[in-house]
Amino acid sequence: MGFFDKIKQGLKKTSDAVNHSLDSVFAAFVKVDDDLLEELEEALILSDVGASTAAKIVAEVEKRAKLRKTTTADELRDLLREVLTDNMLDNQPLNTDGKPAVILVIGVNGVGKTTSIGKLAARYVNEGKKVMLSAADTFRAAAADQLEIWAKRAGADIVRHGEGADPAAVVFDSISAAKARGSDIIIVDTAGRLHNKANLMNELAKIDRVISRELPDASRETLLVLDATTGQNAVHQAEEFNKAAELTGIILTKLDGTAKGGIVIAISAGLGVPVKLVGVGEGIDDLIDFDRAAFLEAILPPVHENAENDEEQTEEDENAET
Ligand SMILES: Nc1nc2c(ncn2[C@@H]2O[C@H](COP(=O)(O)OP(=O)(O)O)[C@@H](O)[C@H]2O)c(=O)[nH]1
Ligand SMILES: [Mg+2]
Repeated sequence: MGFFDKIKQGLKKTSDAVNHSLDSVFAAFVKVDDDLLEELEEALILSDVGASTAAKIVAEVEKRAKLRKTTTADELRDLLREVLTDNMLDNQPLNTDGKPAVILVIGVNGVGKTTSIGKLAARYVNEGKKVMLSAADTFRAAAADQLEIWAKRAGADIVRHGEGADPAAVVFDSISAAKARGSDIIIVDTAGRLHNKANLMNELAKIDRVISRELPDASRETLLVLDATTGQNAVHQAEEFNKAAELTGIILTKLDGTAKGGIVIAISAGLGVPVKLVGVGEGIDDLIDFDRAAFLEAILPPVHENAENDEEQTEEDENAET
């Protein structure tokens, strides 16, 4: 399956839902007035864009619509896409320059950290890179077992300690092993505990100190994994983790299983942390780079595309008649 088909398929539930609610707003279009703007805001909130972000987007749409004297639904649709584009962060690929680069993966239990790490490892190995996985989720032995299975599948190395070991010590050993073996990338899996913020901050700070001391010049990524199916709860987690760690990006998982993909906008426009990767399934190649334009095209198809489809449709109908 091609890259764009994969994004499209992964976003299908979201784009169906968002298209449906926005289409009814545009279908009822007479002019840009308070009623219409209110409906638009409701449709955005229904799509899990979040109340404050939806209000901000609609205020900007109103401003630009007035300036440009927008008179048609098609113009308004383009304008909305433009405002969303301007408010969302641009695509930012992971920075893995230098050797070894370090990717720290954090987030609460069950969001898809270990799975995403496995997929990411497989991707880098396929690119010819040497990958070291660091099993710093020492909370349960099963966590390291799961990461080890992914390491084998992906063709990556792994460093693990016993259950209850100090996560920072695992990271230290992973860095030593990566140096010895000439690894290009170290990906660190962590335990998902948010209930105690002080604990979390201490643990992350300790891991951070080890990495900074052992690899002062390394490229670093701190990626928060969020489960898209949890909607606004994921936004809340993003806010909390953003206070506890210097996030460089988000991995948004399980987009394939939800219509709540509007949280991409809530995060990117509201929180200002870029969504860098999206999970669209449980398979090894189901983690793809986030693409803002492709995302917006899926949830707000450009009007000319619809028109082309209509034309094709009419031609086909005509052919069928003759
Ligand atoms: N459908 C779907 N399932 C996913 C995706 N990412 C992870 N999962 C599933 O989510 C569950 C929890 O994943 P896991 O990596 O163990 O989460 P962790 O506790 O954060 O490490 C597993 O059953 C995964 O297969 C995704 O993008 N799509
Ligand atoms: Mg895990």
